[in-house]
Amino acid sequence: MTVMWKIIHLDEVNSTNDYAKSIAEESPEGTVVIAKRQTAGKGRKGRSWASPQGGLWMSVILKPERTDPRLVFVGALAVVDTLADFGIRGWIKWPNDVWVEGKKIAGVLTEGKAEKFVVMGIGLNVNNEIPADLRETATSMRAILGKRLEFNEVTNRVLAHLGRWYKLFQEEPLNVIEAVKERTLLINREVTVIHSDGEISGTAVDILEDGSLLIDTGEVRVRVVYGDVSVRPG
Ligand code: BTX
Repeated sequence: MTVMWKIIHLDEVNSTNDYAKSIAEESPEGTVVIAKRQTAGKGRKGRSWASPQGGLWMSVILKPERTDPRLVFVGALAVVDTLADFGIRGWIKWPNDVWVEGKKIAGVLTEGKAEKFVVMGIGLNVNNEIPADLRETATSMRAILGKRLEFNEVTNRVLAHLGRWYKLFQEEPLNVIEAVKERTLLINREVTVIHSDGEISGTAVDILEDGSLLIDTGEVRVRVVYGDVSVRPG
């Protein structure tokens, strides 16, 4: 079923994800919270997400039949396809980031309450300034294209792609895994992944049906369910 989006616009909020979680149980699927600025935007594991004016900071309330960690890919795919609409080649850095020209342009943070709702937070640097301490590692659509973008057009594209990928995901989650594989540069690259039990280095070989990353260390093949990947040069 196609989701109907209903957007709540805020000027400022601590985190659109926290706001969306606070209203999720009584809100219909497809409720979207968008804020001009976040004062405490969050990444994973308590990290902060810089959210000055001009970026797209949004959280979408979804109510899938089953919670599934692979849903995070739906957000990343929507961003990559939006970038493509504006002529920007982006790729998915498993599991939840989108990179352009070697720098991070977007991140996805899914949270939720099992079997009740999922809040999918998407942060995309559109026209915003990148804070000085992130300039080595982060970029924006404006920096890539050298011009300001029509913010509402970007928002509408993200939501259109999100609706499409969410529908495909509900029909068959493997649709999404296949698409992620086509849009990631990790496969066959040398990577180091920091995960909950430690660190592992090797060649990224595949993204498996369950969404995990398969790494070949030279001695064994290891499945990593979730982690932070860095790609080694070469
Ligand atoms: P992550 O934990 O993978 O990435 C967080 C890291 O990314 C930070 O530690 C920092 O190094 C870097 N970073 C911080 N801000 C930015 C930025 N604006 N652009 C590029 N790199 C940055 C990724 O987490 C998931 C982020 C989700 C953000 C959205 S915004 C709407 C929603 N509300 C909310 O609080 N979070 C989500």
